[in-house]
Amino acid sequence: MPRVHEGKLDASSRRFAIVVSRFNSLITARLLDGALDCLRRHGCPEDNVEIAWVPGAFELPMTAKRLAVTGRFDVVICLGAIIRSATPHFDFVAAETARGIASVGLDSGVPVTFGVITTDDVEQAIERAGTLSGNRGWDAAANAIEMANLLSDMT
Ligand code: INI
Repeated sequence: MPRVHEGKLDASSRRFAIVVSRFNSLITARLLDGALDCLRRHGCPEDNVEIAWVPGAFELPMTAKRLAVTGRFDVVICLGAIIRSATPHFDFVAAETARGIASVGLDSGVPVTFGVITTDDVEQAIERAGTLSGNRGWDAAANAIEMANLLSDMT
């Protein structure tokens, strides 16, 4: 029989850091609401969550790394909204944010989930922040719970 690793969706004994971008806060505040709702509904005590606000998505990786290396968290959740119509340097900000967040997870060994939405316009962002297409913050938190349990099961 193969030994199968699969992260449970139980957040009751895990510690979570959430880094959230203030840029486009109309959207990111909804992503944060979704993430907190998901953690709570999967049994996470409020005291097991710390939240750090950063100016924009570009600052997410640096802050996620600082939190990851403290050893206080099983997983870091990054939340942001990068909207093409709002910036001529959308591609640069989006690419560096994604690359940076991936590096934090690989370099620190602490899983980091990607709850950054990248859209062409505000309407698409609203759709992904708790309306037509669900809530990417909620999804990033669910993935964080799964990854925290999966990696802990492998040690
Ligand atoms: N930051 C975002 O989170 N979303 C954006 O859409 C965005 N735009 O439009 O430029 C954005 N820019 C700010 C950037 O993330 C940094 O905070 C800023 O460049 C300072 O380093």
